[in-house]
Amino acid sequence: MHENKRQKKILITGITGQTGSYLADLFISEGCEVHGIVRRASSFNRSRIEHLRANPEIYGKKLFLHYSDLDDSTTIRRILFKTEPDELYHLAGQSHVGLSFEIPESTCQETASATLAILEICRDLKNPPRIYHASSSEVFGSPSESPQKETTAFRPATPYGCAKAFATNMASVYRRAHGLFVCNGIAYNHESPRRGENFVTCKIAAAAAAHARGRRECLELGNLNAERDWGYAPEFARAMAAMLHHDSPDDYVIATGHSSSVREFALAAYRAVGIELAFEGSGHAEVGFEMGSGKVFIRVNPHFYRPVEPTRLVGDSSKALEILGWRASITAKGVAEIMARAEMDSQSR
Ligand code: G4F
Repeated sequence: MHENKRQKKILITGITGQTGSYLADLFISEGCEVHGIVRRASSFNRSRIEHLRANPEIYGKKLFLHYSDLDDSTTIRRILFKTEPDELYHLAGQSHVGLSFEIPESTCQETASATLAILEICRDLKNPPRIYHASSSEVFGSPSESPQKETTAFRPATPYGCAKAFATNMASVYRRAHGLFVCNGIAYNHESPRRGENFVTCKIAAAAAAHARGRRECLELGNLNAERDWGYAPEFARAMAAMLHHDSPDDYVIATGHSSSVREFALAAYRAVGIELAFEGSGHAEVGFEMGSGKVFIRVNPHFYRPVEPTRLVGDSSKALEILGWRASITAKGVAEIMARAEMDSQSR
């Protein structure tokens, strides 16, 4: 006799964020029941999942939202006991590295203590879910080797990196000591048109599109020499799911393996909207201008410099390729093009 297969239940903290929203898209498309934890705020910040919320076939049928804050472990406990998810993707938290120097305590509470609280709650569940913990390349800080892999020592250089290192170590401890199925995804920067406007890639893409449409004011940026391993968030979401769908839990670096500077990202984004940039000057006096017209589009503003900057973060994802069959196909140049063109489209609406 044909038995009705129970829909897999997914719970996502941070569902309204960039990568949480891509995970929601992925699991809804696979027919899963998706639950998301959202903050009760006076203004709605649901734009990234609005296409799901606005669909009556999805919202309330396949997608359910629950109110809680990361410091409200009683409510998180209640949600976990009520929803009994098969998989939990824990992505929520203050994710801006620069801001973590301004608000280190709340960054640590949201990123470190809240992750520990979630692990503790899961330990009490009769059937704990498989857990994805969103770790970060920031745990490597000033790394002792490049590219970094799962065995590279943690040497965080920022409050955010310290908090992520704590949470990552805790997740490993709960895996070993309590047998929880927990995976740390040590993710490098992952970007998309859904990226928040505080992040450098979004700032650059938005300004490139605006300059192509005739805006005059300069884009102000911090350290143009900073290098990052930038990948494409929807691809990274697939790596996260692959970790929880593997037979056994483990930690994985999720990265493209290519490093680019902020300057190179800007060159690619502007080129994608038809502007050939060149840079001249150095340090705080460096500017980016349009070749031909000489119009200055980018200036350095020391306000955006960070007290400490990880030097060269680039990841080696060969373990993810070997075990999960995952590899990134889009690197910084492709991401810059996708983001700048998406900004052109959205600014023309
Ligand atoms: O875009 P960012 O702010 O990203 P950051 O600090 O690397 O952090 C992101 O990636 C991490 C790794 O995956 C995550 F853990 C974290 O949650 C977040 O998603 O800055 C990238 C680089 C930095 O070196 C920064 O100094 O760009 C440099 N930068 C230069 N000018 C700027 C600016 N960053 C920002 N946000 N704004 C600027 O004007």
